[in-house]
Amino acid sequence: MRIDTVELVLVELPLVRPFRTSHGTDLTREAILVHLEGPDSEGWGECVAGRAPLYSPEFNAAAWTVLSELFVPRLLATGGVAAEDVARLLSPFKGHAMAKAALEMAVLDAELTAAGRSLQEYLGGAGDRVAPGVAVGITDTVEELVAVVARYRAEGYGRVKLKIEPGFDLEPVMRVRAELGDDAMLQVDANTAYSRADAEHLARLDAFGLLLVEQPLGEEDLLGHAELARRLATPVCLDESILSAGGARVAISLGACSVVNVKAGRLGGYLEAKAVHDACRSLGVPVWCGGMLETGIGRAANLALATLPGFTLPGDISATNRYFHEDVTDPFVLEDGSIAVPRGPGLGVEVHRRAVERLSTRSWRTRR
Ligand code: NPG
Repeated sequence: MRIDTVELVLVELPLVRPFRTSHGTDLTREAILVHLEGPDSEGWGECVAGRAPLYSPEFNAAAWTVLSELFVPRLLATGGVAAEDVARLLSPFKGHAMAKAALEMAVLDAELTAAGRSLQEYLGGAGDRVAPGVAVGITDTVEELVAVVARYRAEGYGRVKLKIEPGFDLEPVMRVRAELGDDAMLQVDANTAYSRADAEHLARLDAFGLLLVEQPLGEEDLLGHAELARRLATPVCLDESILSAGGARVAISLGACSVVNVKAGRLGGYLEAKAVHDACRSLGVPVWCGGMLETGIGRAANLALATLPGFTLPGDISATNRYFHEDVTDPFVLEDGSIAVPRGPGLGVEVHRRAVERLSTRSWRTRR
């Protein structure tokens, strides 16, 4: 694929309601969109970094700098590039997985569009619908949480994930479990908020029949997770700790997790995400597709990824209206508890230029 122009656009999408995790509260979602054009095709990518380095060390101002000053010039210096070469081309640069993933996604979209192939087909997925779960942020009161969960259940979400943190865990989980009944799929996500000293407290979550507890300890603490996993009946899932397929193998072999959250941005792209899926599948470890409040661009790609056979647990791929009033693509809609997978060429979504411009707060364009 030859690339002639590259454009970065920072968009800011107001959230339908504030999203609170153990890292803080977001009122808007800010994302860098990458747009490539070549003689035969064009492609879009999305960087899932946030405004501040709270989830991981990456953040948008840094991603913007590394993309515009280093990654894009390196890409343009090649005569042409295939999506499968992007990671290698950028490998001299350490880290910045989310920025790399955005560029690789745009190249993939352009390349597959030119070839008339869908991302789903390319990745090896199958099926035209995905039954997702919904991630529910921390609320001021447990009553409010129970009401929010009830509303999402009524909309048709078959699995609920609750954000927890010290001081907001056992009681909310108990109340939501009582509201949902014993058979409902329920899981929790701590985003690294606990320490090894909390093992006994976390073991009390076993009473609630959870699908899994996600990333209770710090991202580097694989041994702590292994210790915790031995102590808990609830399966331990890792998110922030897993940065590559090799890392997933190490974590699994240490017993640090028995489930893996796959997020392409955290892993440096959809190709590494597929490699993590393949590694976990070969080890008999279930995976599910994480979410990072993506616009329709990233959401389309996540839906395709979530149709791979190892994704046996529902992912965080909610309908657009769960997060945004206005998106940069047509909205994704939940119908009868599932969302349609885009199956057109590339990502299979049309990006609305006018919406991108309306939501844009910064842009940059360069030519070969
Ligand atoms: O449905 O897209 C979604 C959000 C799911 O809770 C969710 N994501 O820690 O997994 C997470 C969290 C997140 C959101 C992390 C945004 C980083 C950025």
